[in-house]
Amino acid sequence: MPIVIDKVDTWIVDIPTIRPHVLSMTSISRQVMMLVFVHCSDGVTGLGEGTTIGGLSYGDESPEGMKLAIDRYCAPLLIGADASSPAAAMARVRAHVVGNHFAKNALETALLDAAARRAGLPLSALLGGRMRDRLPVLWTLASGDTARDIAEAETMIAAGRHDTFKLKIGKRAMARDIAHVAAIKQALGDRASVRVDVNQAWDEQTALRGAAMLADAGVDLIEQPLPHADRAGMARLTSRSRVPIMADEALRGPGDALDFARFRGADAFSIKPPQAGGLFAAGRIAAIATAGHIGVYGGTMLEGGIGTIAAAHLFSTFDRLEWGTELFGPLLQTEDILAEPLDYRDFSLILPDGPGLGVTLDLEKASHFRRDGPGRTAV
Ligand code: MUC
Ligand code: MG
Repeated sequence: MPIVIDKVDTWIVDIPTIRPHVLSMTSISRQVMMLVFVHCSDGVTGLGEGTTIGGLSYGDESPEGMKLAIDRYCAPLLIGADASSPAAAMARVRAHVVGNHFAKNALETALLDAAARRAGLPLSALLGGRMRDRLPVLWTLASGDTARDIAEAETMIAAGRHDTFKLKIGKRAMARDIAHVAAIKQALGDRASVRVDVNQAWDEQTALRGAAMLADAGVDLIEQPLPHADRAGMARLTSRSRVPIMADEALRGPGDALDFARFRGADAFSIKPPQAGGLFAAGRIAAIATAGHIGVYGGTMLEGGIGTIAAAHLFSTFDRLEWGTELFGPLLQTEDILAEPLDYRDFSLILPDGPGLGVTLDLEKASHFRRDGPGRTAV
């Protein structure tokens, strides 16, 4: 008897962050995660996550919108479908649902988690096999306050947790932002790599001046300085900047990656499965990066444990990961909804060995933080 998909459930879970996280376009003090459960007829359940930054502030999907897209449009396409082929199940979804990359990534993750659990293999084995068992993980300094950021970085270095830091800039005037970055780099010196993420806040002229000043300050990488649609600007900036330029928000799938590779629109790609439209699509972006001699970096949408470990399984299979990863999302949250938190040590995230994602959801805890859970009202 074929194993089929019986039921798809979605939850919205709200978890506060350990401090405000300030980006150019928004500031967050909680993370909203959409969890998806794909229940199969053999009793196996797969898990996926869809998380954004500041609701609709960062991109064009929200956790609440993902829940609606899955409940109303995707789940009916999946009920009764063969659970043993996540690729065929997702092709069915893609044939009827345009866009909605984050929702599709969450569903694909759950389908792959179930398939890998059933096979008794870690998800990474289903994705081709691991090239590494641990991933370097940076930390983002984004409190908005220079002294607090320096103190936070010192604590992280001393604890052996992170020695690479990404600074969120673009909210304030460029000169003020760069003074903040330079002060942090000067305090940390050669003990840390310092990078910046402008989250699309600059125009080309500002970016040209900013890149020169950031080079003088000793910054190693500049992420998405220009609006995502300004590809020509990114290409010109990449050819002129002394600091490597990375594309993030501009990469909404393999097609974007191909354009960027053709016109050398970036020196590095931040690869994010939800932005790409799924784990397989993200893997294709990595393949294009490799073919185009573009550096590879494992990005995050500040997901909790499920989305983070799903991305980690994929990134572990990449043959190159020059720029490391930023898979620190669960560490930004005050509570962990996994039964066993992810294993962060020696500046790295250690991949679990168990089947599927290799993590277990603490159902009681997740229910407690569930927005529409028992005894709760919608926020
Ligand atoms: C982004 O734009 O990279 C990733 C790390 C972080 O602090 O914010 C995110 C989003
Ligand atoms: Mg970014």
